[in-house]
Amino acid sequence: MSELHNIVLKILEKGKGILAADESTGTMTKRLNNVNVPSTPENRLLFRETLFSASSMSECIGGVILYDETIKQETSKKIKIPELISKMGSTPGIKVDTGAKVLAGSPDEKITEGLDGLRERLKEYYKLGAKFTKWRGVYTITKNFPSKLSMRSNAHSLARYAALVQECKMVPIVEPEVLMDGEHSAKECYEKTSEVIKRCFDELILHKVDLKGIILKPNMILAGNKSKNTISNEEVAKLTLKCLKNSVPSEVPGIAFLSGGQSEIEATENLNLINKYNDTNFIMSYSYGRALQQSALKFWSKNIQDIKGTQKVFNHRAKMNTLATQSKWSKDLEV
Ligand code: 5MM
Repeated sequence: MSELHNIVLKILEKGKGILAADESTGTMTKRLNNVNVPSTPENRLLFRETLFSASSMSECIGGVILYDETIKQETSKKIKIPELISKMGSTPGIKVDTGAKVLAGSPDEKITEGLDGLRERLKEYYKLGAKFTKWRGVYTITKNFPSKLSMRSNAHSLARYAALVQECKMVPIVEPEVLMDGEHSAKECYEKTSEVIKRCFDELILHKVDLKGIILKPNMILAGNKSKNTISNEEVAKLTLKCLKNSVPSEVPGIAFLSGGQSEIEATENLNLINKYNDTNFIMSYSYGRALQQSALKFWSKNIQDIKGTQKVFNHRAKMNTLATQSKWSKDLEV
């Protein structure tokens, strides 16, 4: 078995998932401003250190995606952040894209940048302890979007990124996120997400990426957040499974969903149902940002020194999602 495949299996073993704590400083500042905490490097570190030293890091969180600032920080006890994550029994990872920018040729869409100098940055992150990486392409749904241009250019970048990451002996998380924003129906989300994912795999194969050594991080199939036609959680799970069965090659070992603006409970419930109906060989897990951190952040903001209390809130969310990967979650566990 290849080293990369082993890393994937270790991250997603025994119902574990991934904590996406890779908010760029801009995004983290918005999150902290929302709860009236000043966004200083110290506060960003304190919140993240609080999560990374919680007990669920050993039981539920197989990997943590860090941002450039965090991977280079040290805890209050002078432990390097990647070292803390490894000591807790989890795996440190790093976001390596430099953000989604206006796509020339289709200015209402985005292209993710960061390929220039990536090989050198990867070597640096590897030395800092990263075992896996993340790159996110974003797509919007309208009548004409995502355009062919957006699908092809983002797939090309995701594949070039993934090939470089594997060359550097790390596992690439490939994240094509079809956004929930808009009036589109779940059927449109299904059709467009299927096309986006297929296009990504065409390019990954062309770039000779070892599919056994990647993790796919897709969106679930949902109706747009401004759509008049909502669908049930059962339908979300069934459509999501159908989409992935038809568009993801069977060699891919693991799929870890993003939460994409769903509430914490919704993201857990949908994951639980996906696993209930999962008739594929893919491990179906989570790589949540907001859906793992929201309540913990809210709690912490009331007293940023209450480490234990904040960890309790975070541990609960992590536990619920790990139960969902085994389809053992139920609503009554939430009280
Ligand atoms: C954690 O947020 C990541 C994006 O940060 P920036 O926009 O600041 O770069 C994001 O890529 C995240 O990893 C995924 O979208 C999953 O997060 P959610 O909140 O959708 O589960």
